[in-house]
Amino acid sequence: MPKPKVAHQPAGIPGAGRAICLALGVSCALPGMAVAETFSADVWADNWFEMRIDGVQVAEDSVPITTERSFNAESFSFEAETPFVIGLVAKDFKENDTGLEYIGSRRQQMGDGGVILQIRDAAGQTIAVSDGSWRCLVTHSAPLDKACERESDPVAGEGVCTFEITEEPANWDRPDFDASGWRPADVHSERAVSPKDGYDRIRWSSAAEFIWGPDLEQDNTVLCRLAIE
Ligand SMILES: [Ca+2]
Ligand SMILES: [Ca+2]
Repeated sequence: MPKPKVAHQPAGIPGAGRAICLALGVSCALPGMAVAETFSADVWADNWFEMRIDGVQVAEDSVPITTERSFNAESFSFEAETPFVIGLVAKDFKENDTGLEYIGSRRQQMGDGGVILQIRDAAGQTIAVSDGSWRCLVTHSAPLDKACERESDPVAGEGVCTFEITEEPANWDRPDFDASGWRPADVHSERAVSPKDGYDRIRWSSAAEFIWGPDLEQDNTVLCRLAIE
């Protein structure tokens, strides 16, 4: 498929110029006028993610978080006009607010998270990767005491199985949100995250790192954002 050409809009007749450009199937651009570009993204998340651009969802993990071992890489493209803000919601599976999974079985555990992503422009240039330059907010932490993992009858909010839920700040995924109070994304090693199915299918940029909250096990929902200039 030929790449779209960028034409300049005839001065003085912007409306007509735009119509001509549309009729020709090319994008029109005036200096300083934003033009939507196509970007492609790869994301691998343990267990689930959603990506938004300036607050509008552009992708959601196709495998429901309730699927056992929902490990998969997603590759997709989206249109955006720079500058824009990437909002990423990442969730580790938990059966309830204890933060545990396989409750009552011998495999009862906290489970762990981790997400890695890369975004390229239409020319194939990497314009963003997950790394410590993102800002993140943990909105679900559980259990607050890891001893909960060994409880024979763990109940959310009781004993060592307490949890902490933080409400999503309004418009956190919009450009004008001030995330300076958020912590830098915590970078975790590939060894610590131990990525599974689908991860090896992607050729990752060497700059892409696994990010999450500070604790891969206790942090269950993480909001992360990055501004693209
Ligand atoms: Ca997990
Ligand atoms: Ca967890």
